[in-house]
Amino acid sequence: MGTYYDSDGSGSFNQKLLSRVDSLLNFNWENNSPDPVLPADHFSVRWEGYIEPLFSGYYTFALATDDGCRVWVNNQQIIDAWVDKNDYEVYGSTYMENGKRYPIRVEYYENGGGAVAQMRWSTPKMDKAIVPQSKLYPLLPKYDSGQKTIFNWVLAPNPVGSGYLHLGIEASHKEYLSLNIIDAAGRLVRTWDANPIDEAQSVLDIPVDDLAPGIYFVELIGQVYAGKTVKQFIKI
Ligand SMILES: [Ca+2]
Ligand SMILES: [Ca+2]
Repeated sequence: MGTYYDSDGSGSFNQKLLSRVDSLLNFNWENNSPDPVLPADHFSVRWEGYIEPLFSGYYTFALATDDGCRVWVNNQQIIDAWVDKNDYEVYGSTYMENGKRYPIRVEYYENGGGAVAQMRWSTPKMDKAIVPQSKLYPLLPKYDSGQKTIFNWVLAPNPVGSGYLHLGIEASHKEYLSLNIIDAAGRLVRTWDANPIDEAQSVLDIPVDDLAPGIYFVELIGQVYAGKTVKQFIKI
């Protein structure tokens, strides 16, 4: 999803002028505007969604933008090139695990002249290519509007000794869940972002061998449901 703003030309996000689904980041607007409602110069864009890797590995993102860009994957900034520039590439890397979806945010601004925004990725096993549409997902999954996801979940065994804590989830819709584990002192000890679960039943296994004995809280945050529920478990 791309949100386009009026800008002072140095990266400000002023008035929102347009929201649309951009299924690829592969634009060369030259000296033109992305859309008739936008100026040809002095605009900014924020693209937000999820990205899924092709396989587990370190991915290098190569952003060719005119002018500036910055990129966050899994809520960590990997590229910061918030300056007037031509479309030479800037790079940032992150590890992504097969089967998981990670939140991604790309911010971009155009000052004057040519305007380019292209996002490629590569790994040691894969040549550089435009990130394909099939691996980019909109901010919220498609589902029947107006319906809230209902999910019930259990933690077992509880108390847990070694191995895995099993999280059983029953959801009425496909959901994207984020999970945080917080210790008794309020410290975040594990986080797990935006993983899809299907309708009906899913079981997630959380490794607990590295957790010190004590009381922990599991926060489960559903993005469609847009709510947070908390349960407690004890590591012995
Ligand atoms: Ca420019
Ligand atoms: Ca321009």
